[in-house]
Amino acid sequence: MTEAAMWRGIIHTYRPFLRIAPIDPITLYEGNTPLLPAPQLARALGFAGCLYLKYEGLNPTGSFKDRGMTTAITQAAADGARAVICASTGNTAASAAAYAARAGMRAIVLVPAGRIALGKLSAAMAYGAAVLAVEGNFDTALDLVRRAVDDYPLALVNSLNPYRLEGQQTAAFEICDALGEAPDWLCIPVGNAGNITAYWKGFRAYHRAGRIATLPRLLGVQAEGAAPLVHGRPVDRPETVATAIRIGRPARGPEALQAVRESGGRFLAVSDAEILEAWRMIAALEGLFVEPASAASIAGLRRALAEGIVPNRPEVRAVAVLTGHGLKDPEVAMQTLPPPIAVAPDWDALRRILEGLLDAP
Ligand code: AN7
Repeated sequence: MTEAAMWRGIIHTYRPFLRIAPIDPITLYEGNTPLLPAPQLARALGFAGCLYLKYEGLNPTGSFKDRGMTTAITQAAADGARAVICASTGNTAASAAAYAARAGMRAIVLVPAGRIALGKLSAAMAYGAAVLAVEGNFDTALDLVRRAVDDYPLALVNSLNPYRLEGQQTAAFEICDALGEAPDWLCIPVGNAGNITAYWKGFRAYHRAGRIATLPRLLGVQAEGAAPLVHGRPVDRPETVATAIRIGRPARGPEALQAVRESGGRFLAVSDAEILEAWRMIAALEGLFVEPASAASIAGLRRALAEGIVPNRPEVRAVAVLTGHGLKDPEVAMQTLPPPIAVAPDWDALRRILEGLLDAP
């Protein structure tokens, strides 16, 4: 690979668009994730348009959070921070821990006790973060973190930190660079609402710069049991199988509502059953293994097509953001699949099974 072609992360690539201190980036070479056409999934959804999947699970720690963490930790380093803190449903914790390790900083992460996927918890611990399990949900943990940064010299790296959004908007840049245009619709799971806010910021920046002629409509998708932005009020006890988006008081809620309104888009809620069905389809039809929260984008698109929100026409281009890797949280969703087929350790037993499998339609 030539020097010019070598990917060195989102700050290196998009620096002119990012308001961030001009120091050497703290980076794991995040970003540059695939935008994959998904024709089989589109067909199964009955969608006549073009569907693309932005596979953010291929970032260094397995989620989109790395885009915002390279910028937040780089800025924290420029500001002389020695320690960072965040509340998290898991992915932010893992990402903060990894980038803090790279920067030689201490990371303190507050997570809801017992409600964080093992792939996230184990990663945060391995990267050397102090992991604090709070008896409460994400919203309670974030309240505590806000209090902590008032009293101690800690850099807050939740998406309340504006440098998080600076980095996360680069996913919108990449989508436009790949398509040569903005899509008509962007379907995205929403928890604390930082990511959808960042995407809108990114699309608008590219539009202002003349890189794209039109702006997309945003489809923000929440889980039914944790849908404050759909129902227009906070949810005290958020509940969903998609633990990543089990959030009742999104910190960036007002901006997200405004972004969706400005774009002419919509917020939708989908059930856990719809999320798990979409999760299975994404894997079985396109070969992409994602965590349950990520599948909300496809469950939401399906709902939006059924309700006529997204027009079902051949010229419509839709991008669904797959925010996190399936290896983060294989356990919960696997309970909805049939168990492996037991086979006795001899050839006859295997032969009978193979014949059954190969005869099946
Ligand atoms: C896989 O890690 O909030 O609406 O603390 O992990 O920007 O919050 C994670 C959120 C979607 C929602 N998909 O993004 C956290 C956290 C996955 C996620 C979201 C999250 P935001």
